[in-house]
Amino acid sequence: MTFIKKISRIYNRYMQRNANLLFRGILSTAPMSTNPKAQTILYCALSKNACRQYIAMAKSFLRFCSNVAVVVQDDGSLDVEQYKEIKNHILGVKIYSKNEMFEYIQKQAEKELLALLPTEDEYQQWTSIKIMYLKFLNVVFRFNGRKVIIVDSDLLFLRPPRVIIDWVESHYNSDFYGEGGNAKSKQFYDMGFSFDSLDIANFSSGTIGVGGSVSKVQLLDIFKRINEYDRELYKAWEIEQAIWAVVMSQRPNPLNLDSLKDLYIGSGWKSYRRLKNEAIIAHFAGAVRFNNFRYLRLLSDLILELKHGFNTVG
Ligand SMILES: [Mn+2]
Repeated sequence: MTFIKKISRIYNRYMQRNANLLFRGILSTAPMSTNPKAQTILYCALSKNACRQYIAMAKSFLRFCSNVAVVVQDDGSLDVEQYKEIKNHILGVKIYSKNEMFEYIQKQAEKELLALLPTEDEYQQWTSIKIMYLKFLNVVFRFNGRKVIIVDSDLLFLRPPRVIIDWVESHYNSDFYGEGGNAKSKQFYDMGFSFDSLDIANFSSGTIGVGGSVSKVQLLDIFKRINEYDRELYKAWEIEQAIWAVVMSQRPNPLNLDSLKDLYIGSGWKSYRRLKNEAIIAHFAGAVRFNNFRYLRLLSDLILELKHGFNTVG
């Protein structure tokens, strides 16, 4: 790793540890309403350092579309004050604790599947396993049969996401996702998964819309194959993303948002200008999240827009 990359990594980790301070401005904007009875859920898994980034992301979405039930899944690190802060800003939000998640999965999943899954100890130890529980297993068990938009806390919605709003309002018939990469694609081809309607090597789960029904048979099949192939894969960064790619590729016509236009989901590697002028959604990946202040500049634009009821990106 080059010196510059090392410095950048230290800088980004430092900034992320202090993100609640950097994002405190979002608390000066008005609370926003949601629809707890809506058929579609806006879902995000959350850890304590990303609490106010989450509030900013949620408000940036809700200003364009408030007809969603909003659910936060605590990874186990949020404190009581943060529960209050989220509830004060996102009206009607439902927050589940880590224990509620594990209890629910224990109750719902079959013994045979539970025996294959990483343990709660492994959840505490490995971020990838944590994400697999939070963003895959929990969604599949908790929201079986619902439409779920799974978002990261490190997104900002800059323009109305028309196709997503249409998806929210219509009956479920297909999923959507964004473009990305997966370092473990080869291993998943090797396991014999056939990627019919999308390719695992070009798939990101930073913003996805899913119908949350995955059959018991399919779940067992996926986790059996992973366990038999190499259980170490659970510790790979992209494991949750890989499993959603497997599931979604077996469903008809998943929509690749990034095929609709350049920078539908603009990555945090793009300049402030390009994100501001072109992106519908900006996604600030960890490695470069705070570089060049594009995230914080787009945040302060958002705060202005929320306060004054206009949209600076037009
Ligand atoms: Mn992300």
